[in-house]
Amino acid sequence: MKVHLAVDLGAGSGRVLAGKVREGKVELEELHRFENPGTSLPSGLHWNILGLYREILKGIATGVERYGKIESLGIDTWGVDYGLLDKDGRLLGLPQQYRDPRTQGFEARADELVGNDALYDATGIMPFFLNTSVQLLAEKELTPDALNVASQILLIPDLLAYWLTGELAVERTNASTTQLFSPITNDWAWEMIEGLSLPKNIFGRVVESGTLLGNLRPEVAEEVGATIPVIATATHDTAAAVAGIPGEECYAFLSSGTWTIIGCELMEPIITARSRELGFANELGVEKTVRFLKNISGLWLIQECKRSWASHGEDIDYAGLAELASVAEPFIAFVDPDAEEFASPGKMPEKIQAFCDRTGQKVPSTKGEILRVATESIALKHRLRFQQLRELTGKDLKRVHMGGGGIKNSLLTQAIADACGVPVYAGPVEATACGNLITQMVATGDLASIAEGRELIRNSLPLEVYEPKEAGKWDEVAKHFEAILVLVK
Ligand code: LRH
Repeated sequence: MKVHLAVDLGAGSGRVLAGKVREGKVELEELHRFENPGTSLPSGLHWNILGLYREILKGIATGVERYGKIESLGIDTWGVDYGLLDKDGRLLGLPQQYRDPRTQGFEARADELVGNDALYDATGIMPFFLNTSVQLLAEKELTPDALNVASQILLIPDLLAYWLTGELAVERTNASTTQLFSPITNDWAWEMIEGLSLPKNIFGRVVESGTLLGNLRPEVAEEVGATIPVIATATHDTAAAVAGIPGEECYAFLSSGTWTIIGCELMEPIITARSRELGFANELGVEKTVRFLKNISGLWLIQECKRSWASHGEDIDYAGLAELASVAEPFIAFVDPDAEEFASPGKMPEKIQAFCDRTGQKVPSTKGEILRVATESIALKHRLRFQQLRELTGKDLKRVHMGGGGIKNSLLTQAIADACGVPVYAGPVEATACGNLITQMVATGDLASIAEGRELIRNSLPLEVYEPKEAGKWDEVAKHFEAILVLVK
């Protein structure tokens, strides 16, 4: 039996998982789970990066204790966030999280400086408040001290891997989320970096996913009890999830977590006036693929409702929330899950109610109604993006392959099948960890390709099929939903 470790840091919690391959099947085992909340300080919303590093070491040590030999390990987390290092490799300040409000107004500032259209044409990435480009611009104009002396930018998994190995490199799938990397030249988008007046010297070596970075530093190896090769896996969690979704036929992938990300795997980017207008991004994937995709604010709305009620002493688990939503009346009102007011944390139930009120709709009053409005609206946003994806790629998409924690919400998964009018193949829940692991296994020679890895996943983990129902009804409500989107535009 061979064992690889996947470190997967999500919004809320992080895990170290063991992927054990035995007789043509992969089995996942959670070795260590820990909290990963955004930490609010006077200087803003930060990563507790050193705390996470220590938890990761604990998880690795548990893996070594249990299995002795570990073939390799790789780290993934969400894209765009970064740390800056000085010339001696010291971290300059605590990395900030993208929901920190400092970026407010800087998407517009980027537009002023280089033009959002030019940015899209050069990088294939649409303007978005969370892009690294926007974060760096805010940092440069508001708090420039660190940037002034920085000599290297690393995305969060690169930073953690640097601490583990001493090797500096930016992994490519994650570099592509910065809006400062070109999928055409396969290099940093120098003209845009210059146009935004960002320091060029901080953008260093970029490596392909599946690159062996090096072994654990001797001090780390001693602490965890073994020397382990560290691989720059698909370090962007969505790239990992897409790799780990075992799609078949002509499919759209859907990576469902805090964000849901809908898209297609392509061999070449699509950068046209229409793809720019619809805001589809060309992020990069494993094996030199392009992930042509769009973010939809997914479970975030539901997670935030849960958090808000819990802070008022009503801590209901997800199964309980799903039950409340499933018995509530359907289609009473719609929200745009991607409306600006929903992006920041806090007061989500009230924000949903206020949205319905200001758009002249019935205001949901019970928890079940609020959740039902959120769930149906999320599903309808998927329908719109699915149709746009068909148009932009010219592909006759026959099904959706959905992976990630969101598939545990069967009300939402069924609603997505209904709204899109195609079957949803749901699985695996652990798409990100699976993709992280198979990318490592290709790197260590334990698998020949990602296709072989997907076969391994298909053979090991169950897929559940949700057939679309009530097509006529969803066609009708989609019209109301789209009218609301036009109203709030
Ligand atoms: C999903 C994700 C997504 C990014 C966002 C920052 O976790 O990585 O792909 O756009 O977080």
